[in-house]
Amino acid sequence: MKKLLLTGFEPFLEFPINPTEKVVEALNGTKIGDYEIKGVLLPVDFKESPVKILEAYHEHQPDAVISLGLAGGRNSITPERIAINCRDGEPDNSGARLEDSPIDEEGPDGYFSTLPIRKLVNRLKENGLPAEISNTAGTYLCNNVMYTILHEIKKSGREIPAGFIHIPASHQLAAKSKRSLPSWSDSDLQDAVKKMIEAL
Ligand code: PCA
Repeated sequence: MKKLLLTGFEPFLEFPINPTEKVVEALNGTKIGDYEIKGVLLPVDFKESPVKILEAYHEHQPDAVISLGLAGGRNSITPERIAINCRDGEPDNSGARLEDSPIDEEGPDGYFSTLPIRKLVNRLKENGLPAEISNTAGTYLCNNVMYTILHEIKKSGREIPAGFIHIPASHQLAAKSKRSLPSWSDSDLQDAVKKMIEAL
């Protein structure tokens, strides 16, 4: 059976819960469509998260990679179109703050997702789940992880589907948040991720 590496992130900044953690924990070890799921949680740390995802990639030799991140404030599931060679923005969980910093000095400016993002969005919408393609993964940890894994896959000469998908807040997170956040149930978030894996 083929393997799919599914990653999520720990809580960060003003978000005391990261719903991607629950999705990854729930789906780890399960079989979805053609894939057995290897779930891994990543730290919100510019130095450590690339190390962790590359370790998992080399350990599991997956046939597909989907990384998940929270986009607090978005109301749809949003597969990302592109990762850019830039780190900038808020401090990470270890306090590191980067400004206009390339992820890889020698790397290309960007990488397009190799996930079938249009198909994923259409599959969710057919199932009554709001989804749209996002044209920016930002310049924080999610973009960093997406760029890192696509760069590694390219360098290794493999051609596998890989990319990043931002998900909205869960109800539990929205209930704890000081600002108003659109939210989904954990079970709908899980269901959406399953449907996308089935569509691969
Ligand atoms: N979302 C952040 C980092 C961790 C996460 O879940 C981002 O969009 O970069």
